[in-house]
Amino acid sequence: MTTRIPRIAPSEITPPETYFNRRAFLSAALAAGAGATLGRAAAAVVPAAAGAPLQYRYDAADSVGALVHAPDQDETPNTWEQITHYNNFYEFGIGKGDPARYAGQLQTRPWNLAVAGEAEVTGSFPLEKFLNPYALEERIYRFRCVEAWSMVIPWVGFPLAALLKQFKPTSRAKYVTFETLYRPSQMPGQRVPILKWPYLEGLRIDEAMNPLAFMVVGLYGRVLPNQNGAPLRLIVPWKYGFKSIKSIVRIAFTEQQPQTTWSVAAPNEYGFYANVNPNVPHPRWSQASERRIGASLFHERQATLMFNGYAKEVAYLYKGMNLHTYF
Ligand SMILES: Nc1nc2c(c(=O)[nH]1)N[C@H]1C(S)=C(S)[C@@H](COP(=O)(O)O)O[C@H]1N2
Ligand SMILES: [Mo]
Repeated sequence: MTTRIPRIAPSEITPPETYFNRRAFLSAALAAGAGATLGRAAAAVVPAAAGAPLQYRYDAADSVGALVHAPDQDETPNTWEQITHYNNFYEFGIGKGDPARYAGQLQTRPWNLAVAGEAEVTGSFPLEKFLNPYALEERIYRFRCVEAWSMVIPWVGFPLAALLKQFKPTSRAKYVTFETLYRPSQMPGQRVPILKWPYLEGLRIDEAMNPLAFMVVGLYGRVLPNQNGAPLRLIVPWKYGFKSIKSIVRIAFTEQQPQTTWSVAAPNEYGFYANVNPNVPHPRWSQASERRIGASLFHERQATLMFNGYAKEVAYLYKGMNLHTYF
């Protein structure tokens, strides 16, 4: 597949030291080699300080695989400032600025990941165990919140499928569920019953295995800031943003469709599937268009795309389903 050249190179709009080639491999792969750098590699991959640069090397061969998300590359990524100061992370409050203000207190090291349910590998493991095998890659994805705003974000991470395969899910694993940390001492929003804590999300297993589903550990080539879901968060770019659960501590494989936080909170407003669909309005507002964060006042709202523009990659998952019902 060919790689299209972006109209505006992200390097022109972000400081060069914070930007790297969209195909850059980060040095998670380092962990496989050089004993002397092992400690540093682990530190680079497991977030130490928000904003600290991740180590990486350029991959001149552009050999990540067949995945090239051409549509994204014509869009200008939002700035670091926008992506890290306009957030939804109710564990730190409901204001868009609350996560940036209050998430600094969250301890993201050490961090354990529990694996449970229909899989051969279950238990509780230090996060490093799962992060170090991966060569990290950058994915510039559109991000569409159910509230009808959007951004374009250069995430750093690895495919969710690669992580899940390590756990060897059994044939009974039809769904995968994710759980956010519950730690009210460091997550002040959890002291208030805004939502049922801990935050839960889930995917059908074939959705989870789609190559676009991404596990994120970084942003703009840097360690993921707490307000964006450090140290590990999900990104499902064809679904509304609330599916992209942050600060994950548990993954479980189930036979039954799991309960998810927003569909429990308001079942008529937020479904399990939550695929971006401009033709199905939210009960209280249209989903036909969106406001791109940072767009000038004179820039009109832009049309929302079916599956957020990723129909070619994901529409097969929903063949035969009534997309009006399966909001
Ligand atoms: N644990 C947790 N994950 C969460 C949320 C949350 O409140 N808690 N908000 C969701 C919503 S509604 C959105 S739009 C995205 C926002 O991600 P961002 O702040 O990195 O842009 O995170 C999602 N993941
Ligand atoms: Mo959202």
